[in-house]
Formats: sequence, structure tokens, C-alpha cells
Amino acid sequence: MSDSENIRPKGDSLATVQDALAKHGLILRGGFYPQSGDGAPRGTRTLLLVGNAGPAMWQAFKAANPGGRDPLNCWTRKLLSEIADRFEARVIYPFEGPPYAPFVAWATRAEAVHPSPLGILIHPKYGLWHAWRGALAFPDLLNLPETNTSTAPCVDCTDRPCLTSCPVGAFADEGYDVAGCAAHLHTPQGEDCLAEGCRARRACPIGLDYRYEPAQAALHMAAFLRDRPPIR
Ligand code: B12
Ligand code: SF4
Ligand code: SF4
Repeated sequence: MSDSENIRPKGDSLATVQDALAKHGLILRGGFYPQSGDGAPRGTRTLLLVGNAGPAMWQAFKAANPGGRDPLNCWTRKLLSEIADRFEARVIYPFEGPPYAPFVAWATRAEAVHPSPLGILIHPKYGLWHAWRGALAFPDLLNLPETNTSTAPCVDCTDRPCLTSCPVGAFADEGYDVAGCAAHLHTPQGEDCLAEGCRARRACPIGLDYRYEPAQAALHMAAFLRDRPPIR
């Protein structure tokens, strides 16, 4: 291990965390100083969020070719636990639970992401095509990464095509009709969403360049449906 790999991420050396993540196509998604009641591990003074947007994570994941039943989460666990050890941080994953760590609340504290009518958070540049893969909890006060400060894109979107594009109206009423969505995905007509990703999400005009490629979208949709067998 080189000297630079032993540096704790204080001050300017936050860049070393960014570099370590970038090798796996991951990005720092801002951070904040948690207070009691924020759900961060005890003793955390800085929480940095880690996530994906754009094709880099998918390319790194494909190159690693981890295999197994839950390959993306296994791959995430392996590399983020190594990075956390190296920087003497603890790591929390969004997919471990219930109870789940409150990533949606953390995300809105960490950078300018906004609730969309679909329920998931929209980013001014990435649109709906981004997610979180983990959070690094540090016992020290670190400088926070710079993030965007733009306003919510949905404010100026009068047509709201996301709300009218689901073939079964899963977003027609309050909340997301998970059972209605899953039932549709089990039919031949659901093949489009399974292969290309949620049609409501695809209807959004923001962040088109960041849309997941079909193989990535299909992996997420298959993981969602795997836990929802058809109701007979
Ligand atoms: C449980 C969960 C779900 C459940 C939701 C259960 C429900 N609504 O009844 C199910 C399995 C249905 C789900 C689905 C999806 N989810 Co989800 N989900 C989570 C998870 C693991 C925990 C949420 C939670 O319970 N938090 C604790 C409670 C106290 O906080 P809460 O804010 O009240 O949580 C609610 C919302 O998060 C909401 N919710 C969660 N996911 C989704 C998705 C949609 C479309 C909607 C409307 C609401 C919703 O349901 C929670 C319980 O009511 C979070 C990760 C995390 N740790 O936060 C991801 C998370 C919220 N999901 C995410 C995503 C992307 C999805 C999918 C779109 C994934 C996909 N296939 O591509 C799918 C939707 C399927 C589709 N049609 O495309 C992302 C959102 C990213 C973003 N841009 O905001 C998160 C943050 C995971 C991540 N790694 O980034 N999810
Ligand atoms: S289609 Fe419009 S309202 Fe819907 S998420 Fe995209 S910007 Fe927001
Ligand atoms: S995946 Fe398809 S059926 Fe499910 S909410 Fe999205 S558009 Fe509707």
C-alpha cells in the first residue's frame, strides 16, 4: 500500500475518497453533519453518501463480473467495506433491512435532490437515473464535498408525463401501487418495463443522457420482481 492510501480523508484529502470510489464508477453524493435523531451510527460526526449516476458504475460492475444471486449488492458490499476500512469509517447500505437506513432523508440533507411526483428523488442533472449505494460514517469533522444547488426541475414541468405513462396507472392515486405494478410486470405486456426500466421513469425529460442502459435497468427490475411472485 502506498503512503497516500493511508491518509485519512481530512481537508483536501477528501479527494482520496473520491478517487477510491471513482475506480469503481461510484461518486460522492454530498454529505452532512448528523445530529441525534438522524439515524446515523452513534459517534458519527460526518456522513458522506455514495452513489451512482451515468454509465461508470455499471461498466465497473460488468468488468468485475461478480455473479451470484444478488450480484450488485454483493459487489457493493465488498468494495465499500474495503474503502471504509481503509479510511477508518463505518459503512451503511441502503439495501440492508428492515429496518432500512433513512437514505431518502439523508440524501435531501446531503445535496440538492427533490421529491418527484413518482415518490423517488429527482436530481437536476441526472433526472430520475441515479441511486445510492452506501454511506460512509466518520468519527471526525471532515470538509464536505461541493454539490449542486439547483432548484427542483418538476416545478416547471407542467405536463408531468411521468404521471400518465404507467400502463396500469400505478401513480394515479396517492402513493405508488406496488402490487398493481408487480401484477402488470408478470404479464406479457410488462415486458417493456422489465427490459427497459419503469416506463413512468423513462417518460421524464430530465437527465436523458443518464438513463440506465437496458441491461442495468433489467437487473434492477428483475430484483424488484423477484421478491413479488404472481398472486394466484
Ligand atoms: C423499501 C424500498 C422499496 C419498496 C417500497 C415499499 C413501499 N413503498 O411500499 C419497493 C421494493 C417497492 C421499492 C421499489 C423501488 N425502489 Co425503492 N427502496 C426501498 C428502500 C430499500 C427502503 C425505503 C424505506 O422503507 N425507508 C424507511 C422509511 C421509514 O422511509 P420512507 O422515506 O418513508 O420510505 C418510503 C419510500 O422510500 C418509498 N419508496 C421506496 N422505493 C420507492 C420507489 C417508488 C417508485 C416510490 C413511489 C416509493 C418508494 O417506500 C418507503 C416505505 O413507504 C430504499 C433505500 C433506503 N434505505 O431508503 C429504496 C429506494 C427508495 N428505492 C429506490 C428505487 C430506485 C426503487 C425502484 C425504482 C428500483 C428499480 N426497479 O429501478 C423500485 C420501483 C420499481 C419500479 N416500478 O420501478 C431508490 C430511490 C432512488 C431515488 N432516485 O430516489 C432507493 C433510495 C434505493 C437506492 N439504493 O438508491 N423500494
Ligand atoms: S416528468 Fe416532469 S414532473 Fe415528472 S419527474 Fe420528470 S420533471 Fe418531474
Ligand atoms: S414499472 Fe411499469 S407498471 Fe410498474 S410503475 Fe413503472 S411504468 Fe408502471
